[in-house]
Amino acid sequence: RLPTLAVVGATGAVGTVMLDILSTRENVWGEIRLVASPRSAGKRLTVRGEEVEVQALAPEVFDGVDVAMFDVPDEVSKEWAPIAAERGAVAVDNSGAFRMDPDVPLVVPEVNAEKVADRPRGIISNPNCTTLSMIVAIGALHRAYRATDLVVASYQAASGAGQEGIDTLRDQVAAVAADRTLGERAGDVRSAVGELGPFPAPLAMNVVPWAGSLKEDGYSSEELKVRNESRKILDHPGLRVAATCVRVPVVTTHALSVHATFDQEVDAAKARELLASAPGVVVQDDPAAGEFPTPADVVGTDPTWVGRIRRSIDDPRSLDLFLCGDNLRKGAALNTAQIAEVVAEEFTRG
Ligand code: 11C
Repeated sequence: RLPTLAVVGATGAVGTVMLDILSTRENVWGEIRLVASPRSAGKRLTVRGEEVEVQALAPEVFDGVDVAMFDVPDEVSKEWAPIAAERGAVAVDNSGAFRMDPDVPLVVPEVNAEKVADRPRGIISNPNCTTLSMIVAIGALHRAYRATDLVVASYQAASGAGQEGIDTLRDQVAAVAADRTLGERAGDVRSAVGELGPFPAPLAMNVVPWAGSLKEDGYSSEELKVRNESRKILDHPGLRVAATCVRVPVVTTHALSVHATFDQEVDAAKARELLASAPGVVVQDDPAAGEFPTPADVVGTDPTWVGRIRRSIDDPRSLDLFLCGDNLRKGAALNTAQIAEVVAEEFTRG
């Protein structure tokens, strides 16, 4: 039989992309229930070409549900994913609430799909969008060469901070667009942009070395997620990861530069071939022709894009790479949908 799916957080930035993904991928679902906060209940949204009324989040909405996706803030997932699991659904959670729980698998189907079956709490976690924007490609390299160190710098889009992030960037860009004197004196952009929204500094005409909340030793939560989640997904607790996460004035698609070191010598041409044949990865790497991935060209697509592949000048065991991935698609909704589809196979198999 075709399993029943609930999409919790259907009206948010990721939920909206999820409805598009559910409407365009092969349909493996029976009923699809849309769920959101009571504020959004009663709205009608289109999925698979049909209008569906949004239901308010309540324990009963999970009755008869086989798989429940959660695209909601951590505290909402923390409370409601276990309720969905108690009522018999497999919860696939895109928040940070359960990712590091040893009883919750953290899954990227191209890297560790087999972990889906190992879910004692009935919950499966979807990684953070920054980790997800690089890990499919890094996983393919790790399988071939075994990684020892990752030095990561992210260039993260405003939509990582949700609809409020997108709206703030658009408002700020509009506020600075007409003034051709801005950007030459300290503080003039800050005075011109208006509200900072979820960002700690102006994002228009700027870059901001911060995402998430302050953690130990000056790291941001986002930087620790990149480290800890990469280790868990690659099943490599000794992997050394140094991340600096930076927000840039891009609406959607995270980019990362990665200096990856392996425990053997690497070759750029072989790495390029290996990445080109890895599922979910596209290599675009011809700098002489001006070809490399950029967020403006990648947004709206599914794969992880990789370019600027070089063997490090000073270390034959290291590669330098530049990666881009749509943070709302593979970085969030698509990976959640892929995990849910792996679970759905259990129902369709019998
Ligand atoms: C950002 N990656 O770009 C974050 C958003 O742990 O799922 C996602 C936070 C998370 O701000």
